Amino acid sequence: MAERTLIIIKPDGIQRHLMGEIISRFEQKGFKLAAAKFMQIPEVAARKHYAVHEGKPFFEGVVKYLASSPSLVMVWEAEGVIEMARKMMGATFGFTAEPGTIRGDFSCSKGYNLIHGSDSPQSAAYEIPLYFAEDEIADYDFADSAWLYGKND
Ligand code: IDP
Ligand code: MG
Repeated sequence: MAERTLIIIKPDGIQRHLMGEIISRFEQKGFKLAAAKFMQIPEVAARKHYAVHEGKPFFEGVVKYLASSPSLVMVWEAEGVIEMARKMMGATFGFTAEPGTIRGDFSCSKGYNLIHGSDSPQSAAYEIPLYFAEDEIADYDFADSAWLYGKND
């Protein structure tokens, strides 16, 4: 099994009609969707999700933001997906994120930022089970995987 990451299209991404655009970028890159749930994340779950930030001045605000309206919670899979997805997302706020990145192209907020992505294998291992049981995560191969992930050896 290749590396997995937890990606969430946050409430502003849904409200701003950007779900398809964001999914397309990951799909066209060659990442494999392994699980997806459209849900309003309960506040208790949002607290667990952002537990690493507990005590920081923005903690209560980001918990309320994540729980404020439905989100699309997904697991994407590929070798190196965590680092690649973080690069595609861009810096934390659209205000500073580079053009060409999801946050850089679609956000100029310093509070909302459209998307969450695990920042390390340890974070992914903590975050994925908050939303998905192992039997809810699909294990399958793409028919064109040799073309998608080809190496010259
Ligand atoms: P990341 O999403 O790029 O990994 P983190 O530093 O892990 O950024 O912060 C988690 C989330 O908390 C951010 O995505 C953002 O929604 C929110 N956040 C982080 N820093 C601030 C801040 O200074 N003000 C308001 N919200 C913040
Ligand atoms: Mg983070």
